[in-house]
Amino acid sequence: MMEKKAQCLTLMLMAVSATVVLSSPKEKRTSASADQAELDAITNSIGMKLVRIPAGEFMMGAEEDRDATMAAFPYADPALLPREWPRHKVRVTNPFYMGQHEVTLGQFMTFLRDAGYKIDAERDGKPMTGYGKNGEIIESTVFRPWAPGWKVEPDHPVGYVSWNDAVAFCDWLSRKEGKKYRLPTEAEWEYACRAGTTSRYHTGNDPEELVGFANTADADRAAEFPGKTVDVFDKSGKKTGKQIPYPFLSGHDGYAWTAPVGRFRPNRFGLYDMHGNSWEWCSDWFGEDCYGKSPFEDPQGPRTGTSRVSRGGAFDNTAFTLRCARRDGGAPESRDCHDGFRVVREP
Ligand SMILES: [Ca+2]
Ligand SMILES: [Ca+2]
Repeated sequence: MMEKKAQCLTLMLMAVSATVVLSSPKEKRTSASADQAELDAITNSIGMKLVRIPAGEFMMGAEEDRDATMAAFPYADPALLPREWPRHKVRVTNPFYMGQHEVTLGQFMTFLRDAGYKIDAERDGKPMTGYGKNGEIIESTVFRPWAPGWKVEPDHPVGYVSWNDAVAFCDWLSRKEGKKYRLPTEAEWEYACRAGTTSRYHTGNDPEELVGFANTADADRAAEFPGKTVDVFDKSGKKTGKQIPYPFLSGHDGYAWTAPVGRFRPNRFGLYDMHGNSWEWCSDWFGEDCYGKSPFEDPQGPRTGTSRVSRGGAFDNTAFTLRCARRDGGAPESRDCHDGFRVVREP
């Protein structure tokens, strides 16, 4: 019996190998290692690695109630919590490939050169939120993905990318390879981030455990922002006028600004930087109360809206914002310093 199973497995593996050889000459299929697990991974025509995320079910939304969240994050704006409710079961019916990393500045520049695409920032010339010379938050028209206001390298996540720009990147890659690339749905993103876990982060509930897995507002960032504070909100989400020291993590991740993608440890699906580094656009329209009426299978978000969803928080956000359940969004043409994305490829 065992022998038969082994034989069967050998034949299956041969069949898989044959498919690999026939799939695409530009595509290299490899096994990448993530915490001992062997992953089914692809390297595409621009050197981007994508890992196969299996179909499955998970609980989407906040894993704890308002009191527990506010006790853990007293600086949080409670008005941002109801959008994470109710926690509900979701089935992702099909496996998909997801970028192991956030799209890098280098990959995005390849797209701009190859497609001759002008980003929204170049087209509409509107100011964007970023950081001034002394670390103060400013609005300016001078920022660009290649000139974000701090030192970046081609292997850093791209920033100042609008949802429109991110979709244009996916469309370009689809045309180039004859494969369907797109942004993840919000449900796919959270499913992929959690990777079978049910805690605040895929690392557990303790924000300090993010250090080693994520580029966050850590002690290295704190050193650049002495005396930085955050507002305290009342129960209705109004500012109380009181401020407390900014809740930087006490651990060191080594980066005050963006970090090269994949610098830290991955989650159980082999995905890097799902928490922090850059925010990641999703395909859905943002719905403040869409969880209460979301379908069980493959939810796609509301049919229409004014904002697109973004997930995961960034290098300059608090541990409250880096949670798996945290949802935010922005107008499709909006882009701030920490707005990036990662792609999904259909099998
Ligand atoms: Ca950091
Ligand atoms: Ca990220």
